[in-house]
Amino acid sequence: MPLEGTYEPSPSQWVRDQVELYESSGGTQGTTMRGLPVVLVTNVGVKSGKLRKTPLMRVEHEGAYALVASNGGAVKHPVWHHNLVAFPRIVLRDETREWDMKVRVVSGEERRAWWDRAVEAFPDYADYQLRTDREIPVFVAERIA
Ligand code: F42
Repeated sequence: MPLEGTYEPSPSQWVRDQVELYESSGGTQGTTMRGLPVVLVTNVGVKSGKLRKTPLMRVEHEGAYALVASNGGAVKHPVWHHNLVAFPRIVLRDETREWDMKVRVVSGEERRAWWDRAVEAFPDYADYQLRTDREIPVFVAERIA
């Protein structure tokens, strides 16, 4: 894997627990939230250089994935958003499979198409958007050839 650094677990206990179960089971347990599938995104901390592991809802289309920076509808973007803007490389784990991927923020028509897929995969995203004035950023992750 091309990402280097020491793994720093999330300060949130529930997130830490999900990452640990997902990984220790080889992607066979801890792979859902509210009954819907979740992927794990390893990203590099923009200041610390440490590896962060962030569970996100699974929004897949033709081998690419949307990463929706909803942060539960909070007023601020999640920290991983800033990490990805600064260093747009991740490792994405989808249950038992894992890929090195590059990410980019999408806008306009492309964002709208991915947003529709995201809400279809996880309807709560629509409520999160209503709770906040910020437009929830959407990244697309694509495999590095
Ligand atoms: N969050 C989403 O935004 N979208 C989802 O679809 C989503 C789904 C989901 C499913 C399951 C699950 O368990 C969690 C899920 N979450 C989802 C929550 C998600 O995993 C994150 O916890 C959430 O988005 C908040 O992300 P965050 O990056 O803001 O995490 C905080 C709690 C965090 O880890 N903060 C660290 C800390 O120590 O406070 C900082 C981490 C960091 O990257 N630090 C940088 C560094 O260099 O290391 C420095 C940052 C700076 O600029 O100061």
